[in-house]
Amino acid sequence: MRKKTRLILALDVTERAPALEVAEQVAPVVDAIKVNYPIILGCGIGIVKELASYSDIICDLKVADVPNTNRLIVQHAVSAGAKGVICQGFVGRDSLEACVDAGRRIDVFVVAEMSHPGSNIFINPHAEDIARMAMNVGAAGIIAPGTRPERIRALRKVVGKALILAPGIGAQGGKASAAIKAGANYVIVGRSIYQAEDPRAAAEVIVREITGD
Ligand code: OMP
Repeated sequence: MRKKTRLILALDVTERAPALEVAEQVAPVVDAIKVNYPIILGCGIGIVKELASYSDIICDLKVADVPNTNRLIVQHAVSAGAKGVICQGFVGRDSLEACVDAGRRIDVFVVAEMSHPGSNIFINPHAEDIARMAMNVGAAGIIAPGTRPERIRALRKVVGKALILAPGIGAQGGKASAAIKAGANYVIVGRSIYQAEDPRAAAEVIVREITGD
């Protein structure tokens, strides 16, 4: 994944034509486009190949199953043309190892801590352990909450030089520059860009905030 603007677009748009329109407008300003269930269920997995002509694609499938099922899911993301895949770590080491094994040719990112308030109950208290496990099995990086920069700072200590991707910017209340300053390599932004009247201009504002220009 290139590292030019440090901005990743979360393209949670469910219809093909508007999704491709936003992708075409915003791609020059972002380092990758992340696709999640809303767009894959709405448009089919073939959308990954279409979008890949604009940008590197991360398949956010939050893979969270037994090892064999995880392997099959990640293999689909690889065949679809993704450069990265997002998996859950709470399912345990064997499940995560299956993801990393199946995703050897791409980057596997592991959700260590989530950005929404509800995640404080079950997953977030185990964030450091999940991040450590992600590093032990050879993941490329983790997902850490852009809504809590102090937690990005704490998780950076656990993952060393591995990548940290931080969602929760804008619509969920996080600030891009604060997340990057706390140690995130990339911020992930969805609604604040694709719901804007001018998505490209909205993305450029975030990039300027990150770079301090
Ligand atoms: P917006 O809230 O619209 O900017 O979108 C955020 C994107 O990041 C969505 O695609 C979420 O699924 C994703 N995300 C989170 O919001 N919080 C997390 O803790 C993890 C993710 C993710 O794994 O990308």
